[in-house]
Amino acid sequence: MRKVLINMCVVAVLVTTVTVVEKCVAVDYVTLDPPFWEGDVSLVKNTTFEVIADNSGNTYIISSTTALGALDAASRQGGFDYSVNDEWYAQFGSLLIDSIAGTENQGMDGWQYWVNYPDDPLPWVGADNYELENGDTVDFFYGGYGITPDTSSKLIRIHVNLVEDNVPPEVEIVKPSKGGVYIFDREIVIMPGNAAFVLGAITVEVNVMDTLSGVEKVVFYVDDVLKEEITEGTYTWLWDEPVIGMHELKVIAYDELENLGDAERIIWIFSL
Ligand SMILES: [Ca+2]
Repeated sequence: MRKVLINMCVVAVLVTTVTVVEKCVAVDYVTLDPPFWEGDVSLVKNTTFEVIADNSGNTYIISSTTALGALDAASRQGGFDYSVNDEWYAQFGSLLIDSIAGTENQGMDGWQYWVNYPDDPLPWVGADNYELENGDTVDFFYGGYGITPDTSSKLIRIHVNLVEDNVPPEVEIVKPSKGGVYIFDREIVIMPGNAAFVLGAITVEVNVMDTLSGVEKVVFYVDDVLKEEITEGTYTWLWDEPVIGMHELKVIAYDELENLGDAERIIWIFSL
């Protein structure tokens, strides 16, 4: 319906400028129609995300490639929120979606979902248990019994791409920098060459980026001896131990699918 009316506007523009005004009023009206959000999301295979049930505060780990995973990705992309509750989890093994974008289930009206409407039948499992296939379209729609995506008052239409993450994280050792000279953790000067020169303890700082599944952990090694492992927050490690001479600092970052990227720095250090 939406497309038809928009096309009418385009035709009207071509035919006469007088009708443009009338038809474009129709377009304003059309923008109020569902879907209020429609877009593509990329869901990374073999990854999970966490949701917290708003009634109990319990955390659930859900497959990213489920219908709920599509809603989660769409909500971040579209800048709207959603909430789930686990009132019926013990009985049905599923979470219930109780609000999307500020519209809450109320009385007989509630949120339902449908994958590949109208070609496929209405699903009979919870959105957190429905595994999607590449190219699926997921509709979350609001209303009472017998409502469909076509007749609902609010509709979110999500086009799903399933992707693999084979790309390792990018890692950069920011501090100590290439050729940096540090005295008690402060950079004094940058020298030519690749090695860093350190007097006293130093805070190692690392930038890590992973575009698909996200950074799982960052591990710091000196001469292949594990020194620190960080799973969240900022990726820094205070290297504070008696050590003298040339050593190799190595940082390895893993994404959620265990792809790994690394960076190294040769450091001349004198620390007591
Ligand atoms: Ca990755």
